[in-house]
Amino acid sequence: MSEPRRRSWAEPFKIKMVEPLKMTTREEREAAIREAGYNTFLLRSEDVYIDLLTDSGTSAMSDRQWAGMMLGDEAYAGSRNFYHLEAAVREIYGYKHLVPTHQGRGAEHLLSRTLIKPGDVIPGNMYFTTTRLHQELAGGLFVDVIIDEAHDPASLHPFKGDVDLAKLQKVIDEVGAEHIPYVCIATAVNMAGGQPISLANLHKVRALCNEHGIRIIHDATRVAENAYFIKEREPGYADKSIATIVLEICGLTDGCTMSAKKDALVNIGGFLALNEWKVFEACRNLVVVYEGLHTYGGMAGRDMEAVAIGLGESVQFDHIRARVGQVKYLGEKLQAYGVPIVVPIGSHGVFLDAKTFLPQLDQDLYPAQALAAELYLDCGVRAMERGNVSAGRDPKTGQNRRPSLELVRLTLPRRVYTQAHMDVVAESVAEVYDNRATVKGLKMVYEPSDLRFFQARFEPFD
Ligand code: P70
Repeated sequence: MSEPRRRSWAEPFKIKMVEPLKMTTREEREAAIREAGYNTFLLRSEDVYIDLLTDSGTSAMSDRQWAGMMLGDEAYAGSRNFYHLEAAVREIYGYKHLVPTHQGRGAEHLLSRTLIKPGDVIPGNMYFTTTRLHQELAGGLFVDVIIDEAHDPASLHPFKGDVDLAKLQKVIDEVGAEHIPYVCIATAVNMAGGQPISLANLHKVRALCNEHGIRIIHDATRVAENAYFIKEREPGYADKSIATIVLEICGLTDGCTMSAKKDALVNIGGFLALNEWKVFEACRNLVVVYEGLHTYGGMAGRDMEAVAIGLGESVQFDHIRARVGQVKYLGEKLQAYGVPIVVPIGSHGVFLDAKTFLPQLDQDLYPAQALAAELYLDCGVRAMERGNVSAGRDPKTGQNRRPSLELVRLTLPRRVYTQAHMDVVAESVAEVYDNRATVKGLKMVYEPSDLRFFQARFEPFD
């Protein structure tokens, strides 16, 4: 039977269960954001209409995943779901050994403690907040080796996640390979706006690391989304399946940390996967200290089952096309209105360029934080700051890092919202854009020492 003729993509699923949304008045939202210290992380989810804070743990599971939840083997040791997950990771990613963890940062913690010695340097294609913090807590220093284009929101480079090989070579020359426990390679680079790394570039990174005997550890959190862009954009990959491309990416690296809450379509879970027995053994020793026994690592058996099934769903072409397609739909609507966003449109969300959006605000008045608060006020859409607040302070100078990218992320949960929701979001952003000249900055009145963006509080700056 031939496929029905299709002119455009549609969601490759129908909806079986719904969760009503609550709408609020402007007065209610004013009170809620004030109460939350102008930090969208501190809002109650009940006060949010369309929640685009994150795509992490917020996706809708499939009927197969929910059925899998009923097959949870909640034995303390040797759960059958662990073996299923181990087999899925071997089949879909190709890594040999699995250490389950409660979520991505659990894996980052174990890996950093195992491989990093004080004074070590970890080059990577842009920082991620939790990843860098665990590297620093282990005594390491993160060094950014992503191409310059990644720091320019307007650059149309198709692979803004690529590594600048000259920058990487320079780090190796300066500190010596013996002080580089691994190079950290993220796929669909989150802080750059969900931008992919190309396979051509990753092959070169592998060759350079091989020359110096340096490992590559992959942050595989959104690897399927990266694979979709490779299929779309990279010469020679149009006819390859997402699954084949994912295997090729993973095959160029020595192991991964994974937050299963994204690509793998679950509400909680993660893992570390490694090819080297010795490193695996050391991490497996640590998992029992910090997470749980090595056959559950902080997850329930049912959660491991849902991850195993979700990994398989993540590499289905129809799924990933609709997922990235929905992000593109929203992004193109905003572009048509002239709203400054990071281009090319990324994999998991649309990133507003707050510096261009609010040129009247100095970066230490936290334009992205102010814009996220303003968006919530307009109609209850919750977004996330990804700029000066997220970047934190330089440990040496104690000053705000003032990163080149000052962004607000409208992140799309997978399989949760419809096209009509995207239209409402676009209208709301357009409304705020029309009134942008009136938006004021913020001052930070409470600043936690670690990952300050989660709990910091602000007041309007007059
Ligand atoms: C987000 C979430 C998590 C994440 C990630 C990458 C590329 C590791 C992790 C950690 C949640 C989040 C985390 C910190 C700040 C804001 C939001 N990203 N690597 O929304 O995984 O959360 O499971 O510990 O994107 O982007 P986990």
